[in-house]
Amino acid sequence: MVTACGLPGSEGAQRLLKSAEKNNERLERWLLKTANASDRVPRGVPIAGNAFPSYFVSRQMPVWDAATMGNWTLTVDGAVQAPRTFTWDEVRRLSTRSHTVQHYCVEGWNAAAQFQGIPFTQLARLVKPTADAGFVDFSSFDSGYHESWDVESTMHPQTLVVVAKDGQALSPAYGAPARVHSPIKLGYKNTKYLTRITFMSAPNGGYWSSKGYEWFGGT
Ligand SMILES: Nc1nc2c(c(=O)[nH]1)N[C@H]1C(S)=C(S)[C@@H](COP(=O)(O)O)O[C@H]1N2
Ligand SMILES: [Mo]
Repeated sequence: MVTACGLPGSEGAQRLLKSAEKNNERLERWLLKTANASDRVPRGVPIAGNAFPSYFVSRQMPVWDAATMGNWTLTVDGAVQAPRTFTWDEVRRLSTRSHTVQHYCVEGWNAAAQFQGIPFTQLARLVKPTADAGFVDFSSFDSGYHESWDVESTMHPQTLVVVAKDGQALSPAYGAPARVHSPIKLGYKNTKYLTRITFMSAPNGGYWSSKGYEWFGGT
């Protein structure tokens, strides 16, 4: 998938997209409020399994190498009362949910998968976001890839810090050891190779949304 998420359009088109973006965002925030948490995959849509495309911005597949990088950890910090850094064992001890949902890439593909992970709401309860924490940044060890979200979308019941896909530990192709995933966000918002989750009082863009893709990126 070399071309996945390649930039569409000219500069003029980009300007036009920007002005449409504000209106879209209002609509998407409203759709989010009315969204049904269950029944995300239409009947008969098969689980994609290994046919689920894999995409990352680094030239080589990012793989966490404990020998050179130390033990992987997940830090949850920023506008919170109780910042935490979780080891892999601590992450695995948190309770998980499983959802079969669709993933939507702006390149035009979508695929269904069963994702297992920690509901984001559970992580939030542990770190206690402050009242001004309206946004959340998800960053990775994949060449600095990150995307920031509105906090409402992070609190959707199907927004997970995913540790397994189709019942097996997440493989490097799909973002090991952990990634964020929600069926209510477009593919590029779902940061793989996750290392840090930062609550913020203002959005700070993202890898693709700073290149002209819509920041909200809802489905
Ligand atoms: N760290 C990181 N996360 C990322 C990306 C990336 O390149 N690096 N690509 C995004 C895009 S554009 C898509 S469509 C999905 C792809 O997820 P998949 O490889 O599991 O299909 O991951 C998103 N998260
Ligand atoms: Mo994508």
